[in-house]
Amino acid sequence: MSVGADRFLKDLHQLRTFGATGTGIVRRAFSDMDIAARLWLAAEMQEAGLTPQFDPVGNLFGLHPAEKSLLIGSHSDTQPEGGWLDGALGVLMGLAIARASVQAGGPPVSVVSFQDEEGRFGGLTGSRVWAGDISLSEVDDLCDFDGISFADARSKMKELAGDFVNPAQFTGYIEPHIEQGPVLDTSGEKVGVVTEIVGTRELLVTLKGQQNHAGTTPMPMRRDAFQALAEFSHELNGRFQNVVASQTVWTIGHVEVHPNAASIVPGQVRFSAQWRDGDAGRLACMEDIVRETLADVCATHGIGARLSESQQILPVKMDTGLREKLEIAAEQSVPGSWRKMPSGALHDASYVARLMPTAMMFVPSIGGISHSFEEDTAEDDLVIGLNVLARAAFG
Ligand code: HGY
Ligand code: MN
Ligand code: MN
Ligand code: MN
Repeated sequence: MSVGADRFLKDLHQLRTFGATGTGIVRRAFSDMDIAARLWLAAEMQEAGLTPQFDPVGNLFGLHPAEKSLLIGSHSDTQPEGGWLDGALGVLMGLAIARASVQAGGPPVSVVSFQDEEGRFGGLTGSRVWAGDISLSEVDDLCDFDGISFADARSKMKELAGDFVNPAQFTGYIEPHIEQGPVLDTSGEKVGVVTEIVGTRELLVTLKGQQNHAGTTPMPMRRDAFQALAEFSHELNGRFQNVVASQTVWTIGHVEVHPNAASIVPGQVRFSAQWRDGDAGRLACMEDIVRETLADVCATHGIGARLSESQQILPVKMDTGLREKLEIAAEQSVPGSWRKMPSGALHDASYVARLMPTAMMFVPSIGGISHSFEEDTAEDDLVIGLNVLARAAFG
């Protein structure tokens, strides 16, 4: 069955226009642009012969009329500074294949765009609720960095919200995605078939020192919250060397210095500490090291520390049966130009795997760049990925 590549590419460029700034895509969960994009997707789903359905947390499904269907999708929200393909690619590949399936009467395919994959409220929120990892009342209490609650944010879509979709109607889930790393771009291979998705742990930390005059406060008398963070980060890099492996990564990505003024000794710093690995035991051991290191640095500098509960996402293996379908389709489409590989990025598949057989496939990212306005993939590679997925979906 042939899938309309031209319409797929046209839809990708259309979706890109929602939240397009001068140099990239900004479509934060529940923002006006995010909602506008979801409404456009819902109309596209309708036109493709699917029944669009929003659930209470903003997940958007395009449901095939058949009793059972394969679910293909990803997310359409972006990071605060995102690219045009992260998430969008998987949703529109699913839509293109579902459209072809309806037109040709092929094997039924439904589509999904999950909400808040990119973590305005912690990450993978829409699929996390759908998988039952967090309840609606618990998720409603989550707040973004500006103190806006999930409940307030999702209230913008209350007229659209229907019931939660029953996962039992799906035979499995495949999430196509850009690799977001350098492996395929470097090797020249066209497809990655994902074997497993790493796990992660993330803490939010507030360090409280003493705000003071930057000119009159002698160095030995300071309780400088930023200096404490700098020493924590340095010390942590050293202590981690005893437990990490080559694929382990850790990031202090969000930092707020208060009052963030050149002539004031920082009295408070709020920051995120996140680490990822394929081994759940190593993630737990790293959390102990994070907490010990923080306690030691704070004791040395007379700094107070407040830590959030750590958000934990377990490492997950992809479904063998679905993965092998992707491997066969890749070998038929691009013989020898594909590989099996782990995912260092998190995906909604991390939670959907708790509900049904789940698999993922990657297309290359130019320069391995993502979560950046420079994120891009050659159109030929996008179409190759679409054809491999269609082969896997239609058997
Ligand atoms: O951070 C992640 O891995 C995901 O892309 N949000
Ligand atoms: Mn993504
Ligand atoms: Mn992302
Ligand atoms: Mn040192």
